[in-house]
Amino acid sequence: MQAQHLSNEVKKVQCDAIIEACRHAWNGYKQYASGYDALMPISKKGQNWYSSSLLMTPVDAFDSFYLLKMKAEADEAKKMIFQGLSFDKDMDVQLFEVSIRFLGGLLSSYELDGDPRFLNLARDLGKRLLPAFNSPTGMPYRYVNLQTGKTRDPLSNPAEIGTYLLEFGKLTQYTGDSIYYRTAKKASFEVFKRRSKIGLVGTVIDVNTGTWVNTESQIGARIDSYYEYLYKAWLLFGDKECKAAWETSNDAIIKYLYVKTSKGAFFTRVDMNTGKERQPLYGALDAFYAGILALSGNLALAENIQQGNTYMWVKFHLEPEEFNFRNDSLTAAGYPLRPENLESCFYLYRITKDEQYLRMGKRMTDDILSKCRTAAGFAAVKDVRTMEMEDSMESFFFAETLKYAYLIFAPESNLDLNKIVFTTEAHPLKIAR
Ligand code: DMJ
Repeated sequence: MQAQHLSNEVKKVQCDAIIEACRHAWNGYKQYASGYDALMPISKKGQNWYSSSLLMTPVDAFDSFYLLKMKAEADEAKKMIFQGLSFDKDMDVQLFEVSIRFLGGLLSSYELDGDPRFLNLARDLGKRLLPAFNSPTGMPYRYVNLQTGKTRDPLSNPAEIGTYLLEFGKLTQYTGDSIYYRTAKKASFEVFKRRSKIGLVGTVIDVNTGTWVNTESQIGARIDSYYEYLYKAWLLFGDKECKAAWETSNDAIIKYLYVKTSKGAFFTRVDMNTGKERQPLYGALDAFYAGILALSGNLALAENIQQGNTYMWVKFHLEPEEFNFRNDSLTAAGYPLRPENLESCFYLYRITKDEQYLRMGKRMTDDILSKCRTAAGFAAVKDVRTMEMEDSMESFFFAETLKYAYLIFAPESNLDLNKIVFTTEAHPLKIAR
């Protein structure tokens, strides 16, 4: 009783601290970067990804404001979006990033808020993104021009090819046009069918020829959300083929990549054809896999990985982008305010109710809020050894990092995991089977 009472107290304080941090970051954006894609939190300037702004921060942040019950901020973001966002621009955009941040953000905003203008923007964007998939294999090019549909960059990777099932599936649901889900599914399965004899995929593939250019297999950067969407397409739409593809893929991952150590478990990097280890590297992005394992019922493995995730965080006092888990040497020392470790912690706490995950969540959140804060917002860290900061605050800090941090401590009634599925950018989409 006493422990329960204590933890409710901690949860409330934690939620308030996260809301305060979110408000601080948004105020910085409004004051110094209003109208831009993102805030540069050290130089106090705005920054655009392309030749003109697509209002990435307000779009990515809206549903977090909504879930954190920050009504004034949600209204401000909404106003900015409807006054200033247009996709009718002669600009090459990165299909993957625009789909997960904008399409996902607009669709979840529509489902939460109900304003049809969110859906209209999502439909317009969806149409403009479709030409990206016009390759000989059906796997998309990395860049597409929003006005002309011109494509470029055929050397792609599983994540940038196979992370469209959820957002495009929702477009199919709302437009009644099957082209979106069909196109996304074909792209994912073009990767899946090119898996090696032992069931693994590589890191780089040519979408014109369908040949692998880099055969290193891992579950982090450039592959991660391809696997995530196979499982989540089953959760969101009940797609059994996606579930079967996930199971085949996950079996191979556990067989060849999963490594249990005394520090916890990690995923290594192997050759996709032989399963032989190439580099024992693990990092911030890989940390998401504990969450998807927990969601898919592989709880024991998920808990072992989360132990590894916690080791990585505590060892470096803030997790690095990449380290050698056999000798603890750092190979990429930055921390760009990533959410994946908190994301896994959220799923594990929701599923097990084990208070150790509350403690982990608290440790990580407290570190981020205290070490990354600047006068204008929160900044990425260039090197976790020196804590030198970098002039960047990615929109996923709003969309994911603060959202998962909050949801670990918020009452469960705020969000029912039986009713929604989070996209890879943490935009909740309603299950409608
Ligand atoms: C986000 O944009 C998404 O989570 C993506 O799948 C991976 N990288 C960032 C967050 O780290």
